[in-house]
Amino acid sequence: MDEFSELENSFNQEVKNVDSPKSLDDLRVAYLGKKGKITNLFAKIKEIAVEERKAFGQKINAIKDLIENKLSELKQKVENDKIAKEISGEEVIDISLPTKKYHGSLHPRTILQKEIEDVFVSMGFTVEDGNEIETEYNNFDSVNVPKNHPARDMQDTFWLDNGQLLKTQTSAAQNRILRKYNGPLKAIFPGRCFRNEELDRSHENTFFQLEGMIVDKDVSVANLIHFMKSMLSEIFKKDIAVRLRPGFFPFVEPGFEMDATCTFCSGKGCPTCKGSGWLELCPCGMIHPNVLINAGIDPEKYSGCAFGLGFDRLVMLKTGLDDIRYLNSGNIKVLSQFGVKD
Ligand code: FA5
Repeated sequence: MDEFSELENSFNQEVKNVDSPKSLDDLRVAYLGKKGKITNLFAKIKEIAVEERKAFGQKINAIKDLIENKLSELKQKVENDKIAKEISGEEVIDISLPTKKYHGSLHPRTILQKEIEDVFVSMGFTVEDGNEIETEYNNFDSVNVPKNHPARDMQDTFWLDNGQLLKTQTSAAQNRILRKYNGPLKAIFPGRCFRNEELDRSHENTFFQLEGMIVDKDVSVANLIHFMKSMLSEIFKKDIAVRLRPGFFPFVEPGFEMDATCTFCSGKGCPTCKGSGWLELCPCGMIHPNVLINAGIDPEKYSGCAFGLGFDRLVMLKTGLDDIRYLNSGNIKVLSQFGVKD
């Protein structure tokens, strides 16, 4: 028997033992791998007399084709067998076994979002969802920003061909949430927002906001201050004070800009807060009566307050990252430093 027939026989014997993807791969490597039997035969060509080389080469190629065809046939069979076992329940997966070491890490934004949601939920808030593709009405008109209102220019919008848009602010969910509860509510609604902005250290075209609303009888600015202060003190694990300055947004009246004690110097004054001891935190205010009316809520009966946190900026404060662009960068070296929490 020549070495080709021997090789073919031994391959046909070994094929019988293949019963898993692993044994199939071992067989492939034994014959076609870098140091496999077929590869070794090819290396032998140079030792063969010149006039016999062509025939020798043809034989190797023929047996190589045969092996490759058989291996691909087996691959299909092994996969089908595995699926059949899974379906019949013959293959039991023990879900109580420990998993492999966990290599990934949650995004710092996800970690902080979970922490903030936990704090607000513990204060009786619900967490609501918002859409990323929104109607012009929800994003603007319903929150008291009608067509031609100059405030629309403050948010350079990505418009879609169908007249809808990528939401520029989480406030786009206000109308839907107000209608859902049609009265008292305490809700937060985190979400991705989009604006056609020039990018720099603190501006992204795709960023996150975390918005909150409280509606009830006799809601006042004191409620707003209380909930924000509690949330921040919990997140930064120290007492954080907040202060309000006047601010304008068409959907709140009165409107404010809320500042918080600088988390880097605890209010003493440092380069980050430009010596003031305060960091600009978020716009907020008492919900404008028109916003309530647009959602079918009687402003004589109920009042409300709302805030719209620039969530990425809070993540930067918490992590010490000094450039917002890291957050969407997918740079695992940077993003994985902040640990896993789930
Ligand atoms: C608003 O979007 C209002 N909807 C917030 C609001 C809600 C006010 C409820 C009152 C009541 P503004 O455009 O200022 O407001 O954005 C809010 C925050 O989002 C900003 O303070 C900032 O932290 C963040 N932000 C805005 N644009 C960007 C951007 N391009 N990149 C990163 N963060 C941004």
